[in-house]
Amino acid sequence: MRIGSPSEGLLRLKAFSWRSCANGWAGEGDPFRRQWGLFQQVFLVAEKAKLDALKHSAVQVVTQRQAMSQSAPQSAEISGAPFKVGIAAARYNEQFVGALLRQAVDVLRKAGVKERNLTVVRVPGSNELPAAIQLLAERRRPDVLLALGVIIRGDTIHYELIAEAVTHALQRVALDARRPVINGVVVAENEAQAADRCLGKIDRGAEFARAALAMAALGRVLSK
Ligand code: RBF
Repeated sequence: MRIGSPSEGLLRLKAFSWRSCANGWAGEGDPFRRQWGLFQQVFLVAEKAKLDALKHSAVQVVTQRQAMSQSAPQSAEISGAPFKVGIAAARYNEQFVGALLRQAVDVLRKAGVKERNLTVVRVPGSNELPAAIQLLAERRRPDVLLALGVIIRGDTIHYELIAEAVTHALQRVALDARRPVINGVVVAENEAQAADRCLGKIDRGAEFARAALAMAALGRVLSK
């Protein structure tokens, strides 16, 4: 099913056939997410009014303004009641990280994660997150770990070095500890971008918490 083409001026992003998507193929830059065994396709659309034809297709149509938050995986009804969760959150850029932490904890509690099964530790900056996550993984044996931080571009390339090192180190800890680690480190160009992602328009904290629930659930299913 060919659902549109950039030449029609409707879709900003390259459209591709549902069949190729379902087979697991997507061209570079194609926005899609694989979740719950299904492919969810999200297209960024310039003129929403002209998109009636797409309403009944297997395509989620979003406007440009909505695109960033809506291309995130949708929340699923996962009960957090059985899970142990470990969170490490940086203190650097506290006004933003504090908000991420509140949002994430709120989602986890509402999903049923018990207070006694939720461990939160704070570290000076994002650079310290991987070590804290590793300690949490060893000491508490949680189902899932969540690292929260906000790195904002500064005058030097320091922020880039930290962002890259933290990303790699979190993956390493996850694989070494055989525990899923959610990378909840927001990397922003400036404070306005960080504010969008942590204080309002885009609820990254909730998104990270939902990813944590999904990975904890996966761990339980696969360990059976
Ligand atoms: N930590 C963050 O979590 N976010 C930042 O944006 C951030 N920027 C930093 C910029 C500079 C120049 C330095 C020296 C540190 C920064 N840190 C930041 C702190 C860093 O993650 C770490 O705590 C310290 O480098 C100590 O290891």
